[in-house]
Amino acid sequence: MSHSDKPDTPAGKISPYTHPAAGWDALRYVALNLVRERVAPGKYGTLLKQNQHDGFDCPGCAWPDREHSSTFEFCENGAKAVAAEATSKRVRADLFERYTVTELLAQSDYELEQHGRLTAPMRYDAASDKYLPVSWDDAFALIAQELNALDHPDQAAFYTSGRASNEAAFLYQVFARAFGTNNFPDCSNMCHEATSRGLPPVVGAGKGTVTLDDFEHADALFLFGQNPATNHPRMLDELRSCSLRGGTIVSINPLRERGLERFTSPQDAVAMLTGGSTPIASVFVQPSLGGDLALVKGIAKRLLEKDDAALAKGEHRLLDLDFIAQHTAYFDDFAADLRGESWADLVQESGVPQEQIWLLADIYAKSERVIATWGMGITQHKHAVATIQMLTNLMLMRGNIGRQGAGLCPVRGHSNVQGDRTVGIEEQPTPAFLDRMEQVFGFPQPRQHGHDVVATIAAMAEGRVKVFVGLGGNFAVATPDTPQTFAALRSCALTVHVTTKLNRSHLVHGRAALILPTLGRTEIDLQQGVAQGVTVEDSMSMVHVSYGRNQPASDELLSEVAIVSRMAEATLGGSNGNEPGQGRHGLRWRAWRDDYALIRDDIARVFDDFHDYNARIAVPGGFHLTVAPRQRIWHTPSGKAQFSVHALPKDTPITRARALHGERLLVMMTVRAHDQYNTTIYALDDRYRGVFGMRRVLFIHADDIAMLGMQAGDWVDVHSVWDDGVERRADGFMLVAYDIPRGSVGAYYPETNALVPLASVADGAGTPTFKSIPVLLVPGSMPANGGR
Ligand SMILES: Nc1nc2c(c(=O)[nH]1)N[C@H]1C(S)=C(S)[C@@H](COP(=O)(O)OP(=O)(O)OC[C@H]3O[C@@H](n4cnc5c(=O)[nH]c(N)nc54)[C@H](O)[C@@H]3O)O[C@H]1N2
Ligand SMILES: Nc1nc2c(c(=O)[nH]1)N[C@H]1C(S)=C(S)[C@@H](COP(=O)(O)OP(=O)(O)OC[C@H]3O[C@@H](n4cnc5c(=O)[nH]c(N)nc54)[C@H](O)[C@@H]3O)O[C@H]1N2
Ligand SMILES: [Mo]
Repeated sequence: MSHSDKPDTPAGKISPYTHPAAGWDALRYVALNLVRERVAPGKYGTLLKQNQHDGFDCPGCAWPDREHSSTFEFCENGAKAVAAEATSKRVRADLFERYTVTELLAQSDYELEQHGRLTAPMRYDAASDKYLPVSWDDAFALIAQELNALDHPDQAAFYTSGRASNEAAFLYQVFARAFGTNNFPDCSNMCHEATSRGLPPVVGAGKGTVTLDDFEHADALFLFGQNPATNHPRMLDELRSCSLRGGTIVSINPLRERGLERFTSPQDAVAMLTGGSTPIASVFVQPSLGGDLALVKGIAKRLLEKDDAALAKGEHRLLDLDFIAQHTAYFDDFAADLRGESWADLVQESGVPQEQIWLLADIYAKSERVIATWGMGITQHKHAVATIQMLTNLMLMRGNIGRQGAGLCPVRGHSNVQGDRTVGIEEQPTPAFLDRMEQVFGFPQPRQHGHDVVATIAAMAEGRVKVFVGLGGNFAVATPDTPQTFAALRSCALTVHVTTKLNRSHLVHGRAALILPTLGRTEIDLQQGVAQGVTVEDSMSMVHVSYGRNQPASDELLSEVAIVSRMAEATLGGSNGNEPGQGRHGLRWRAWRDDYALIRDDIARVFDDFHDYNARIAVPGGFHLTVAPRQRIWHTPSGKAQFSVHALPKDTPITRARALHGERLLVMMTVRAHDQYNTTIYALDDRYRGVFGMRRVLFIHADDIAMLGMQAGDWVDVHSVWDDGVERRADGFMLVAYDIPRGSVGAYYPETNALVPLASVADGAGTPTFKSIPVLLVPGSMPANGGR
């Protein structure tokens, strides 16, 4: 019997999804969403301006558009992101009058999001525990005062979330470097950092090597650890074309993601009307969590064995010997290591039967052109860098980099996360970049490397970082080790958030705190009476311009560029009526703010690849930034693409935890549900996985449920296993029997972030291991809200 104050039944239900991905269900969900967000019907047209040349870049994800200039591509994800910004709901001063910060903290992330757009700058008042209105001038003065009171510039950290435009991000890094620090934690540290760190040593650039056109020519697509139907729905159109052309699509994922099975394109009127759908992936391989390194190594080993056999029989070789000879280094070391690897270990560590590994090798060998894509299922592991380099090895073996229809395709998340890094949001800047900044702006650059996300949290906890500024995002909730992170933020002297919506990071604040509301990308950005465009770079290195269409949510909003430049003026001097160009280092903050084209001119002065920036974004579709390995130019130590050797990890936190707890030790991944955007919870469904109306679920193999002596529908508490004596737990998850490998379990982010130890990061990248947390499940009970 449950307590009288608790419901007897869960808030939602589990019911397998049987329709194709997208299709009418996507339209229905979008309609529901427009109603829930109370978007004024007059703004529905905004959805049509998404990704058009004179419209705005979709804030939904970083997947590129087929014809950025002309087509309207309907996408459920984009429509939801736009609706969230175009909502007619508003947070006004009365919300903050009514509730203390402590009371607001009791609301869920979903409830906080539902308050709508922020409308005016607010300052935390400790006496009343409330946010009170503050003028913009006073807000900037407070930031300047706290920053200038620090003993050293490295006591400040400047976080960036990946929606910031190139213009805002570029000014932000100029400001922080002029102030004197390289402390640039950013969402990328938690996302594709393993890609950005893993690729440069082996191919010479930390970006993907393909464009959308390559998808038209690929014979096989290997999709590693991503869930496109939810997170990059427009990618399904490329997958569909490949499938219709007879290409092979392989999904490598512990979950057989329903959204990769069949797809009805909302772009295809006939299919929509006739109920037609296209099969997408034809091969599903389900490794254990983190098993990809062994799996890819196994495919490479099998390919080598098949090539040996072909050589012996005098048949056509399977390795691209010319490419290997001309363009790569260290193949022999790599091949020797593969030959020495044992099949038993590869099968054991990957969790994939040998026949399936061989099947993948067959598909790979018979496909002339292969693209490998990957997402968070690869990057958020301890061995993410090694896995990405192993995948590169596999691609190099058959010359699948730098030719049409083939290449590496990391699939980025936030719509401008790649651009932010390109324009200097980088805590480990190269000396060459800093030299150039120094040349262009004439002031000495800080040379000491800065803190990434995890290091920032540790530094705040130890009192080494005292001022935190967030350009977007939800740092408190997106990061690992939630209670520790909360404590770290609370120990700050000042926390500042430039933001569109209220979120928990504003409520977990420093001694002083500011909420600075900003324009979203869908909104008209007028400076000196002229509408300003901003630019973004998508996941395939296309740079294009974006113009907002909607009236701003409030007259008091400032653009991100305006906020950054005024923060800089206040801190470095030169504000309050002084001429532009005054203040420390003579930077032209006011001129930049008045005309974003001048910012782009300066971006072009720092980065050669942006030459003629303003002219090139005037062309519909924008321009492509060169990615050297695409041209088979390799900026590596050897001047060639480099094969790398990676042993299978035998001694890890997980193997150690398993030695201690046996089969009860499970490995947990934390993933996105369909109706969330990172920490923003739009609604409570995850329809392709068959979860409706609730989020506190735990996907687990039926045999593991039995092994635990429990039943599907039982409630559990989750404890993580780590060796520092700190208790980490997340309580109240309902067991859902699921098609997932034994020993692996899944639950949603961010409910589970408290389980991720701060010290558990990817080797060589520092990414929190959000997809491999060693956990134990113990009997628990349904939370009071029924598991919403
Ligand atoms: N609607 C929506 N769109 C989004 C986002 C969102 O939250 N909502 N977020 C945006 C952002 S910032 C990002 S980074 C992207 C994220 O997009 P994805 O990379 O798709 O991110 P996740 O939802 O975390 O899902 C990761 C996938 O990897 C699988 N996986 C987990 N562990 C492993 C493993 O060890 N091996 C393999 N092979 N697979 C594994 C999971 O089952 C899951 O299918 O999406 C972007 N787009
Ligand atoms: N357990 C677990 N944790 C994870 C992940 C995971 O897979 N598992 N994924 C990680 C990944 S890939 C990422 S990218 C991070 C995401 O980390 P963040 O980027 O920090 O988080 P978001 O939830 O995307 O940020 C949402 C907030 O951004 C603000 N915002 C929205 N639009 C704008 C805008 O136009 N301008 C400004 N200034 N603010 C805006 C709103 O206030 C909104 O509440 O989370 C990481 N955390
Ligand atoms: Mo991300």
